[in-house]
Amino acid sequence: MKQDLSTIAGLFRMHGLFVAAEPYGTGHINDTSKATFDQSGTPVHYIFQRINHNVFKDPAAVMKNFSRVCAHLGARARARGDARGAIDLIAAKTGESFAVDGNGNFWRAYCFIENARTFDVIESAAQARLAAQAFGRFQCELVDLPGERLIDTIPDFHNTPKRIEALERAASADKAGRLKEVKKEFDFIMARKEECGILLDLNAKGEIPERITHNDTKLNNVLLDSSTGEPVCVIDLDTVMPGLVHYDFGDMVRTSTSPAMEDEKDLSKVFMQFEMFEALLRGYLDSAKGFLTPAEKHYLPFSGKLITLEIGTRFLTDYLEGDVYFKIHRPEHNLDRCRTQLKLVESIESQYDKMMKLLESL
Ligand code: ADP
Ligand code: GN1
Ligand code: MG
Repeated sequence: MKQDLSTIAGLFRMHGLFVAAEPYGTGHINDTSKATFDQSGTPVHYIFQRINHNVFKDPAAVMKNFSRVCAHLGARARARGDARGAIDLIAAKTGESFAVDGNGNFWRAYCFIENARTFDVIESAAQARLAAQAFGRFQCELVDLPGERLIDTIPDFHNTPKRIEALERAASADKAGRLKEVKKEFDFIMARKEECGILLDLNAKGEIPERITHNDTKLNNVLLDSSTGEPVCVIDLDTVMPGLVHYDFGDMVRTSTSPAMEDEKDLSKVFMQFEMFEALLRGYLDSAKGFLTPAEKHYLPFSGKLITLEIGTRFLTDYLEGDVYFKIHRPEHNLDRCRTQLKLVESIESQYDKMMKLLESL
């Protein structure tokens, strides 16, 4: 790894001497490393990422969006004297925002944000509120991104009906011979198929606007300050593109309300904690209420259910296809992940009236 990464680092405009690199983080898609450089006697850290070009078919387009968003958010952060508020990309020696190695892999490098960390499981309602504020502010700051429409880095990324069609195709093909094990999960999803197009239909009718959204607002995609817990920076910008605000709020509900890991095997530990939902809603509205329309607000509780069902559908599809998309660490990994999502959907459904009442009261 050390040898490989020092060669990769040589493709970028780095200062100092390469010292070491180690794999970093728990993401399911890209390969991330933290590297140390010795700059005139001071150790300085960087993140290097190999973009997964199986998932992102056009990595140059990803980087075009990525660098526009970083420049815009970076200017905002600098204006408020915040050195950690935005990802600071290092240019490649070609002058571009990415480098391509001899094997056709796409790489990017950025400054490591110090004294900040991510969480895979929510720890408190206060933390949920702060994380939601950060994602709401992220959307708010991108409302006035200048220039042309961002590129769809993965077309139909949050098109839930199409995700369900993909599951149906995977089930018919049954490539990995696993369909017989997952009948219950498959039926659970199919029973909810009709509700999945609601937001897209409203968007098509002009009742809900397209915005710039993050589209992957997992709790572990926001860095929080290691000492104060305050939000520092929203990361993982590959999927920043046009979308509905519900994709972001929904993924917050999916990843920040259950006290269990996304791949927990004991499903009795998986459920939506209402106080976390309340904290997310309050935190998100704190920073996003200035631009949200009444129709957008109305569907926030529904989005939690929709996006949880959608990601559950994607995990099951990948399981049926033989684990070709998400990184796995055990054979049943995608199935375990699917099951937690479906359990969470049930829990959200059982608290839905209360969620709507809370929204109305705010
Ligand atoms: P993935 O798409 O694989 O999830 P991420 O961009 O989320 O990749 O990065 C993986 C992990 O690396 C993050 O969860 C975070 O812990 C860490 N990380 C990413 N960027 C930075 C950064 N600029 N500073 C510090 N840590 C970072
Ligand atoms: C992936 O990259 P990461 O781990 O933050 C995935 C998301 C899923 C998530 C499920 C590009 O996110 O869409 O919701 O896993 N990213 C992509 O944990 O597919
Ligand atoms: Mg990530």
